[in-house]
Amino acid sequence: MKLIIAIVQDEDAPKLIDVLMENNYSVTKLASTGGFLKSGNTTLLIGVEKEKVDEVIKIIKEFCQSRKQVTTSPSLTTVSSGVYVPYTIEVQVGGATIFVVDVDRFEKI
Ligand code: 2BA
Repeated sequence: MKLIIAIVQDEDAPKLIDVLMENNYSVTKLASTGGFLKSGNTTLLIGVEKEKVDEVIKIIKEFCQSRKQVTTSPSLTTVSSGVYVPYTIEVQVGGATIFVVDVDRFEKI
């Protein structure tokens, strides 16, 4: 068995969860926060048999868009005339960031 950990954008999560559930995959949704943007994203835990991993990743790809996000990071500042001016930066936020890990043991009690 494998555990798919997928970090997706909040906007994509509701539809993606619906489609995964319709396809009989169990999903756990966690509210998470990206370390760089410090804004909310969604982490999904999906436990599946090894042969289903590609199908789940295909569904994730289909329902997760890549978007540009503009952020003002307080940690990235420049000093102009003695005044701290925060940098505005534009980043491309995935699609999805996906980890697939082996599950040593799976039990439902
Ligand atoms: P954040 O850490 O908030 O990152 C959001 C986006 O900012 C990233 O999109 C990337 O385009 C950009 N970014 C991140 N760190 C950067 C840096 N040091 N300099 C410049 N730009 C940077 P994604 O790569 O699509 O990542 C989306 C979210 O997925 C991340 O949100 C984070 O929550 C998670 N993530 C990505 N890679 C990860 C990893 N290796 N381990 C754990 N979580 C990860």
